[in-house]
Amino acid sequence: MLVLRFALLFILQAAQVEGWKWMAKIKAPSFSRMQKGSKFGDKKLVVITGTSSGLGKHTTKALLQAKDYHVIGAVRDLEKMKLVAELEGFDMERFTAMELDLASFESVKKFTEELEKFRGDRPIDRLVCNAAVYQPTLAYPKWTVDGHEQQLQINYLSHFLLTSKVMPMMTDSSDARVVMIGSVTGNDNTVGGGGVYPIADLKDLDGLELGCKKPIAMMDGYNFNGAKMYKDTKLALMMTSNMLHERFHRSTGIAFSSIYPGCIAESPLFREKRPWFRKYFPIFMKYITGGFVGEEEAGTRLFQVLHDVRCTKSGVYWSWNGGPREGRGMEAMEKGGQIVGAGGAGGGWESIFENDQSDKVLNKDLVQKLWQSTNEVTGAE
Ligand code: NDP
Ligand code: PMR
Repeated sequence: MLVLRFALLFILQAAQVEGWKWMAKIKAPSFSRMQKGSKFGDKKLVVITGTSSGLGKHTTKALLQAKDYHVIGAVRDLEKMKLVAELEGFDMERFTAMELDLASFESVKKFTEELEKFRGDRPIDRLVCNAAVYQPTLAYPKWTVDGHEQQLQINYLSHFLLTSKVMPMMTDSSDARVVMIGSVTGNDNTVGGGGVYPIADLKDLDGLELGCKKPIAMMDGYNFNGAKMYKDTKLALMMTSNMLHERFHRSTGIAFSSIYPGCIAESPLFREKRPWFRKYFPIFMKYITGGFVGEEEAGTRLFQVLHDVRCTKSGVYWSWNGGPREGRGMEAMEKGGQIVGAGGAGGGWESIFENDQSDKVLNKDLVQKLWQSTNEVTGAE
């Protein structure tokens, strides 16, 4: 196995696969890096953005219970994280919080420098681009210090930059995985994505090609729409996952995937929605669409993608069939002998499946444009 890995790395290095510049410097894994005698013992290093609430918090809990991992929680508010870790009883021997404000490229750069020091000679084994904000009610965009619309930079641009900087730290891992948190709302081949307006659509990426800086908010260059912006960022993350798979999977061995964890309707993501929406949305999702999933179960799902050996497969959009409502939710339908559900609760470990991606997610021409423009906007290399 090891010999094969060395041989593969050697061949691919010689082939000089097109990609970020650091690709040219990929080394075969050194023996010192594979030793287990570091401060992390035999734990795998997992970086997750946004571990102070919702999906990120519950995934961290599952990872800490499994005892195989050291989790680095990349958070914007260290004080909040400290409090949450205390309340949730995180094992601080295996959890480290580090500051990362995704609304600032400078912060992404500082975080990765700190991460480089922190990991020492150990590879990063998992990177999860989880943090996000949802601002559907704004009449006007809010801007980051770098002059980008906030959802765009926090959800997408900064995760792109972060991935470009963390991936070189992953190439020595024998089981490296990068996971983008996508959504049904960014994937318009379903009722939840294609039937609820506004629909995710990057059009020709005219806005991003122009730099997507104030006053241009949207990647498609059209007028600002907060709900669409969020969905567009999920679409862009899923496209990026596919692009990373195409460009880097064979040369680095890293598995790239995106997921739809189900509708976590009670999570703080909906903090900017009106109180009546927050009250009735979970009920609607539970009893009408069947797409509801609790925060804890959603955390178990993401944990599965990080832990289950089946999820070493790259280029996949993972989803789960709901259990009790399987076949009864609005979105449930027979597909090739498999029930494709709305991602609702109760399906368990075995209900994971490789979901279909929409034509927009799979659009090969557009993804090239997305790749090029995002590199230019973020300065990733
Ligand atoms: P939460 O709001 O609970 O979690 C989002 C996390 O992102 C929080 O920890 C938040 O930090 C962090 N965050 C926000 N802004 C920044 C920033 N500038 N820098 C660093 N971190 C930041 O929502 P969910 O757990 O529901 O969402 C997690 C992921 O799941 C998101 O990617 C979301 O798009 C996706 N998703 C959610 C669905 C749902 O139904 N909820 C459905 C499909 C996908 P803080 O704790 O400080 O607020
Ligand atoms: Mg949606 C089976 C259908 C389905 C699924 C799986 C979701 C998921 N939603 C479905 C259907 C519907 N939704 C229908 C029929 C409606 C009424 C028109 C509806 C409405 C709705 C609203 C107003 N749904 C929403 C909102 C939000 O504000 C949420 C959103 O779009 O956030 C971006 C949302 C969601 N619905 C989902 C999921 C997963 C969300 C959260 C979105 C996400 O984080 O991606």
